[in-house]
Amino acid sequence: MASDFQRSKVVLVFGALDVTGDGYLTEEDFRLLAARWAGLRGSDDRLLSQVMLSWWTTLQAAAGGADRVTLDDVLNVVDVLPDNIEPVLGTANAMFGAVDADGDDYVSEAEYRVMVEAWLGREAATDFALLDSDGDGRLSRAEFAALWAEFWAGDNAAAAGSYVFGPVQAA
Ligand SMILES: [Ca+2]
Ligand SMILES: [Ca+2]
Repeated sequence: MASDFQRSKVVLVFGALDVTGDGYLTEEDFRLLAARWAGLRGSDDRLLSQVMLSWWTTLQAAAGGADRVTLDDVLNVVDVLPDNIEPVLGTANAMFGAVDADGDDYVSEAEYRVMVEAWLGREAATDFALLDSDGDGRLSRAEFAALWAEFWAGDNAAAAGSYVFGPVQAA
């Protein structure tokens, strides 16, 4: 079962994705998310759209095919991600390409902020220096993928990847 800390992390994203604020995620929420990504400069629209909607399909399956998904449904999916990390890494890779606007194969702090806003629909108080594990002022693909995998599949409050969307409030 997902821990309280994992729940706290997911609550943060869930609330941002639930644009209508009814406490459920729907296909429309994921279409809106895909649309936010589609506006980005480095973006391969079709790829990201597919990635985001494939998460909707996964979540909907976890919800027994319902047309709306609860926080607990999301946590049930989070629970099995450590054994199925490939889609998580694939998502990280697609996002990386979308936000790397200058195409240097690194994500700068400014590019990173674009990623956070595409997910949350707002800014967040992220600590880029904390996320940049080797301290070179930018995120490599490997750094980015490791952070993303930790956020979704990990359960370590001391890991930088737990804070990809900024501070986590206790649930
Ligand atoms: Ca870049
Ligand atoms: Ca770095």
